[in-house]
Amino acid sequence: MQQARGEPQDFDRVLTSMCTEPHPRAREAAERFLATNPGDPGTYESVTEMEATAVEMLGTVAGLEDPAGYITSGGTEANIQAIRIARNRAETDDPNVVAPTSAHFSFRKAAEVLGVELRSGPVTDHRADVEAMTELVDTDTVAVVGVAGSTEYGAVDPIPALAELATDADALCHVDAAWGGFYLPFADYDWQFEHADIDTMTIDPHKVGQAAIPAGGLLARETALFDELAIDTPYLESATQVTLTGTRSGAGVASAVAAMEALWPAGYSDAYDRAMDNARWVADALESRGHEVFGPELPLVAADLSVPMTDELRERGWRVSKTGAGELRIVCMPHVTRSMLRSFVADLDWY
Ligand code: 0PR
Repeated sequence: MQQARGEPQDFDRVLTSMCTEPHPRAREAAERFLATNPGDPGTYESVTEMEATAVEMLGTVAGLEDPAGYITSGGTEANIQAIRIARNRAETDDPNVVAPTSAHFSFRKAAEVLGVELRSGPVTDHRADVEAMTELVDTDTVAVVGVAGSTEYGAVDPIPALAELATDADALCHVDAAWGGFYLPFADYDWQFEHADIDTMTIDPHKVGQAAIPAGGLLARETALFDELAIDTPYLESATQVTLTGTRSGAGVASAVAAMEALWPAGYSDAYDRAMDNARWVADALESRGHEVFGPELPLVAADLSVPMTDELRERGWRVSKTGAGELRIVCMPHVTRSMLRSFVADLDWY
């Protein structure tokens, strides 16, 4: 038999991924649990217990005691499931979800799959404009979405105001902290369950959490919210299933627990400090070269470098991408070091 060819990319020029190198213990745990399936708790008991631990730890990160939740395939599944909970709980035949335009495109997938209208409200300075979103809410609104660490700019929405808006509309408040969730505990924002009447949250170990892919996270304040998703599973030992996928990655679950046990809180706090220092450094470097810069609010910087220029950088091996408006985005993940950024800026100066 032929051996599989190819090597994974290395991370030394990757500046805009939202994933990173897993922590060594996360890598080791993923390998040990490769042949386990938390989708069948009757058979794969130990990984099922680990999933409960993962959810408990995610609750600690997100300021929620006794959380309900599970480890998803990623932020997309978590967002879809949160919207599904909101839709199933509501009584309308014509459901809508109100989110800022900065919300991740997974909400567009959720809307399409679930038959829900997605109403997008404008942003001011890349943050949700609560007044504008209020105008979009009506009696058929099933969820109000806030983003805590936006994909393009790392911006944090005014979550408490959005939660109030949801409560007034008898809708659920869902917070998407898929990327930001493991940086935010060390920054000064109101985004946690204890800060506002948040019902559900996406928070992904396989991004800043430094777990192996796939390990997303969906949390809910009340276990009862998951009853909205229960599907009978007659021939399994467990009677119902609330997850979207059936067979699931035990490797993801085990690596999430291993990463959080290794890094919460001191390791994540150090990673945040380092990433923020790096983000500030590169923001200053770009500003001093005459570029307009947004951020860093969290460790993510967007700068108005021209699009051809970012294409040229790609040709030099830099893995960089653009915002929808064409700006260069630099995501300071844990693998991004100062020396990488120095050589990136040196390459910019070369042009
Ligand atoms: N919510 C937010 C705020 C996100 O940023 C993302 C993904 C998601 C949800 C969806 O998460 P999953 O991709 O886990 O389903 N943000 C990145 C993006 O779409 C994902 C990514 C990761 C992109 C690594 C590139 C990459 O190399 O840009």
